[in-house]
Amino acid sequence: MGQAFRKLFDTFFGNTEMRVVMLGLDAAGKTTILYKLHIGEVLSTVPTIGFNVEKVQYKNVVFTVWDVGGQEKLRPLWRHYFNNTDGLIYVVDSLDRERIGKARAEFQAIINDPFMLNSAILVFANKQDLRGAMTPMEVCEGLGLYDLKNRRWHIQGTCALKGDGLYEGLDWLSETLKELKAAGRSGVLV
Ligand SMILES: Nc1nc2c(ncn2[C@@H]2O[C@H](COP(=O)(O)OP(=O)(O)OP(=O)(O)O)[C@@H](O)[C@H]2O)c(=O)[nH]1
Ligand SMILES: [Mg+2]
Repeated sequence: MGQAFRKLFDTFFGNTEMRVVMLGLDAAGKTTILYKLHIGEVLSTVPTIGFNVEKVQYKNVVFTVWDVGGQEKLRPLWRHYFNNTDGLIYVVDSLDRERIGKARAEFQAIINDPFMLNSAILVFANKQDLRGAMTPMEVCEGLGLYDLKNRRWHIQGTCALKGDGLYEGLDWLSETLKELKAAGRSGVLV
């Protein structure tokens, strides 16, 4: 099969592969989310030093998800994961009002990196089970999502412990990435 035809065939009938990088401040819930998606269970986690990577199959999309440690001293390493990324999942601890400004600064730095300008952006407003958590709308405002021009983005309230919202988020991501790939376009809206 010619390469172009194969791409077309895969897009419409077969498995589509997507490379996704999952970032966010320490303790946002990234590793919990990765393993809830990968094995369907909540594992007890320790802060990630380095990264975890797993393949997550959902419908006919195989997501290769890179979960990178979010501690401050590790954040300068994030950019090494940006190349060839189809999608960003940015995870926010919705109870952590104190650090929403920090979460915003890191988020804005990621999405404005030249390697990330083409990636679709899915934000998980995580820990919605906790009383006093910011609503997805508050997280949206906190990160400055409303001000984003010409980008594909979506926000989803989640509870990683129960798995609530995770697949709804992946639904949006897979539909968006498939659409963009089929059209040969990037995550930038024109
Ligand atoms: N209540 C509640 N706790 C959660 C949720 N998601 C994760 N947690 C808890 O938050 C803590 C941190 O979760 P991790 O998944 O290790 O966080 P992380 O983003 O991978 O952190 P780093 O590896 O340091 O970047 C753990 O105690 C989790 O059990 C959630 O939806 N609700
Ligand atoms: Mg982790």
